[in-house]
Amino acid sequence: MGGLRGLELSPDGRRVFFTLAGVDAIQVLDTVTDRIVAQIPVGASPHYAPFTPDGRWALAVIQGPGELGILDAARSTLAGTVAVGKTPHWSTSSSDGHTAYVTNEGSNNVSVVDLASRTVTATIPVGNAPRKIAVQPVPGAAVAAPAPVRVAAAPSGKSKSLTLGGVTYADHGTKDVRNLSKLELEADDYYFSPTFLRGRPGQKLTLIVESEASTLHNLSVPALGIDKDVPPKGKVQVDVTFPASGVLAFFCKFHGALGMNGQLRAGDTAPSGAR
Ligand SMILES: [Cu+2]
Repeated sequence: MGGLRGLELSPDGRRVFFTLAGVDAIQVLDTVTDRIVAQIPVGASPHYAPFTPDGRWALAVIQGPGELGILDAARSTLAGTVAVGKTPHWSTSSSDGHTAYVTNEGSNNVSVVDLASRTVTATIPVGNAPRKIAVQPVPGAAVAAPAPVRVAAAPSGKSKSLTLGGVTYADHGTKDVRNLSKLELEADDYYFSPTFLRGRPGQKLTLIVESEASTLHNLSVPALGIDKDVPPKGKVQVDVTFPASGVLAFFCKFHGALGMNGQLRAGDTAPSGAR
């Protein structure tokens, strides 16, 4: 038997998922009987398979093919794989269990994976051979709120970034839309262009959100109940209403932390923190 590599106890304490050097399967140990009850074949050189906080999935980094293996923890099966970077080393997930973060030691980046759609939503360059990663817990935050993620370096952005009220905006300019009923809004890695829309108080505007990117983006305006995914190279239409006064925030729910944020500004409202 090869050496033990990574070991993780399920949140309910009933299973241990572990890996062995030279064995291309995740080993499943029943903690009551102390027996190996399953082996889940996952491809060459799995390193580590931590559980999501709800225990539903285990996220195996598979170093050979450069994949994240999504394991159904209850069934002890491989539910799917997502191609990530080279020689992934470690994975962790957000406290809501929706997003996985994988450090790719061989390609010097972190892959951000949306677990529902099983797609990579961002690849963040982080310098030399990243290994461990952690999600920073938010003290007192609601369970559903995604925690901010700290990585070693910010993504390189060609745009200038602007911070208002603690939110960072990859600034691709302001557009006066007071005389428009329709506007094309570009969604790309990782910004909206234009970033700031100036409209009349209460004005209705149809946004045609268009993406040239190969990553999944999203437009969310919580105050208007809008949460719409923008598929890679896709286009979606969203109707928004400007606030009576002040500013309203919009953002990509996958990439807000990377500056993919914008504002609807009523009238002559000066740039400020959005509510
Ligand atoms: Cu995005």
